[in-house]
Amino acid sequence: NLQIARPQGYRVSWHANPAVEPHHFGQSHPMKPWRLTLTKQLVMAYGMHHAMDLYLSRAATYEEMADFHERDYLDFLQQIMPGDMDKPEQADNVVRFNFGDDCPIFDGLYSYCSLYAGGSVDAARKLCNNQSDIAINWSGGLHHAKKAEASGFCYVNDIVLGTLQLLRHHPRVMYIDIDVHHGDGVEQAFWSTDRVLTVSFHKYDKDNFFPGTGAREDTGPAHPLNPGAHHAINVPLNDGIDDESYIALFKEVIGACMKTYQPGAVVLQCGADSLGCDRLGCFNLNVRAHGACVAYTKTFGLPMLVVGGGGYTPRNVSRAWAHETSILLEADKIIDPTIPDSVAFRNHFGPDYSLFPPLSEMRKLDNKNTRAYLEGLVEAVHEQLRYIKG
Ligand code: TV1
Ligand code: CA
Ligand code: ZN
Repeated sequence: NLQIARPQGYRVSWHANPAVEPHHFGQSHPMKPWRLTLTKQLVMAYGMHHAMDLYLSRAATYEEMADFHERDYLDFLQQIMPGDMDKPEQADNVVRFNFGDDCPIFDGLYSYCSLYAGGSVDAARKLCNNQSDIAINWSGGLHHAKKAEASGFCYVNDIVLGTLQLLRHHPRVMYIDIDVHHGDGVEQAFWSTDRVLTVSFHKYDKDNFFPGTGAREDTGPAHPLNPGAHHAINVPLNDGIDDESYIALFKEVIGACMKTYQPGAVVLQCGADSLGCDRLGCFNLNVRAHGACVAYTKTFGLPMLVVGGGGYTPRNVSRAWAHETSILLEADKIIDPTIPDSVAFRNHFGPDYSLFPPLSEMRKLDNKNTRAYLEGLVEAVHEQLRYIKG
C-alpha cells in the first residue's frame, strides 16, 4: 500500500493514455509524440510507477473543450481529415484556424487533441477532489493554442482547461512556464482576470524566434478597468543561458511571485526544449538545472498540475521528464544516474547511458545574457509585483 510505504511523501498521480503516443505530425515535423513512449519506458525501468497512482486518462469531451475553445473551431477540428487541407471548400477555415506546416492535419488529430487535453482535465480534477497532491500529464503543456486557432504545434490548450478546473476550487492559480517558447496562449486566455498569474521564461527575439511575443514590458492589457492588468509576467532571455544563471533567476522570480500572489495551486509547464542540444531551442541547460526548477516549485507545498510541452530531442526530453518524475516522488536521490539495462530502446541513450549527459558542453552556445541584464529582469519583476496584491 503506497500510503503506508510513503507516509510523508506527497501523493503523486500519473495521467496518461498510450493512444496519444503513435500519432505522427508528418515526416520531418519536430513534434514527436513518441517521446512520451520513451519517457514512460524510462520511468518504468526505474520502477517509479510503483510509487504513484496511475490513471488511464479519458478523452476530453467536446463540451469540456468548449469551456475555452469556440465551437466553430472544435467542429472543424472534429471533422477535418488529412487530404482536406488542399480542398478549396476547406481553404477558408484552414487559413482562419491557422492549420499548415506547424499545425498539420494528420490521422487521428481530434483523438490526439482530446486525449492529451483529457489528461490535464483529469489531473486537475484529482487535485481539486484532494485525491492527489501532484498530478502529472507529460502529454499536455500545449501552451500556444488559442480559443479559435491552432498555433505552434498546439491545437487544444489543455493548460487553460486544467487551470479552469483548478479555478473552481482555488481563488488564485499561478502558472509557470519553462518551455523555451513564450506561453502566449495561456497568457492571453487569462489576460483579463487577476485569478491567474502567468509567468513565462523564454527566448525572446521579436522577429526571429517564435511566437515573437513575451517582451518584459508586456504585462497584460493595462486598462484601469482590467483586473488582469499586470498579471502576466514575462522573463525574456537571450541565447545560451546556463544552469547557474537560470536557476538563480527562476528562484528569485518565482520566490517573489509566490510571496506576493500566494496562489492556492500551481500549474507548471515543463517544456524540455529549454535544455541544451534541443533541436529547436537555444538555451544551455542540463537535465539537473531543468529539474531544479521543478524541485524549487515543489518546495512551496501547493497542489501542482505538472505538464510537458516542447522538447525536440526525444532522448533528452525523456531524461528530463523521468528525472522530474523522480523529483516529484522525492526519489531523485535514490535512483541510479546510469540508465537501467532493462530499459526499452536503451540504444537511444548511448554512448553515455547516463540520465545526466553534459548537454551544455556538447553544442557550445555563448551565454548572451549578461549579469547586468539578468539583474535588470529581476528588478523589473519586483517593480511589477508592486501592482499586485496577494
Ligand atoms: C514541418 C516540418 C514543420 C518541419 C516546423 C520550428 C516544421 C518547424 C518543421 C518549426 C521546423 C517553428 C515558426 C514560422 C511561424 C513559424 C509545444 C511564420 C525545424 C510547445 C512551436 C514553434 C513551439 C513553432 C511549440 C515555430 C512549443 N519552429 N521544422 N516551427 N512562421 N514556427 O517559427 O512551444 O514547444 O523547424
Ligand atoms: Ca516559456
Ligand atoms: Zn517550446
